[in-house]
Amino acid sequence: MQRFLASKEVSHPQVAIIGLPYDATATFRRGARFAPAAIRWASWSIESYSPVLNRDLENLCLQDFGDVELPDPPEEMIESVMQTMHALPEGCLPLLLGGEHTITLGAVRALARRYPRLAVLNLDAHLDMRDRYEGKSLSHATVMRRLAEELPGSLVQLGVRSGVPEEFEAARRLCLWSSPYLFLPPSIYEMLRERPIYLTVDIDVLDPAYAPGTGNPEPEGLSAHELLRFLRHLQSLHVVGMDVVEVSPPYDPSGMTAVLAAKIAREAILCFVPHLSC
Ligand SMILES: [Mn+2]
Repeated sequence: MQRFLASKEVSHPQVAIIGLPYDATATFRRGARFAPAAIRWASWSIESYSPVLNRDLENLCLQDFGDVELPDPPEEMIESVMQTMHALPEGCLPLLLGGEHTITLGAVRALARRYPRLAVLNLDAHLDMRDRYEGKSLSHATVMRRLAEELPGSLVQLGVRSGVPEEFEAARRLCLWSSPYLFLPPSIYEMLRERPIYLTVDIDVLDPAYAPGTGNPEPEGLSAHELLRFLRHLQSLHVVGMDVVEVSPPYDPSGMTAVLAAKIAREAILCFVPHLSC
């Protein structure tokens, strides 16, 4: 049986899997650089078939492009991620395996050139909307602030339950929508349906009971079922890129967080690949 993150060469990949083993700006507990390997390994423990969606990865052309070697300075890392994105074959859906959340900025900058009306749907426990953190303007604690400034009115954040007052103020000013719940008002959902979407899943949006292996665990999170059910409800969105970030294998002794990340990746691929032709 083909495992969905197993490397193979295909002529016209529908999905490009790319590992971004980067955690140089992590503020609390590093380890996300080990996540791409852990998620690939964990993918062998789940089936390629989704009974809920009644779709199978075996019917898709996936290509794993391996890991990108990334420099430590975040500006250079982001440039490198952008170059990687630009080099992908036309028409395939990139699925990035972080790495810390800062990698998302490189992917979004690259895709925003191709899709000027790109909107970003971020599922995350943290706002990551500080202007600066420990004197730095670019880190996984500021990444969504930079993104929201570059794409005003284009960022939707769901599941957020942690941040300082400055961040909540910035979110009200710069985000299209920001909520602690997995809820999109109908008007926001209709707006998203009209735009190309980049979906980013920070594993810490889940409750630490389900995803303990992450750098900054935050209680009162979602269950695995709530998150997967929500993703399946978004099938009509035109997703043009996605990532799963902030899995930290050194804090994942059971390996369960990596397995859950692999399942999220599988379900997201099976949900969104048919919509690439939109
Ligand atoms: Mn987070």
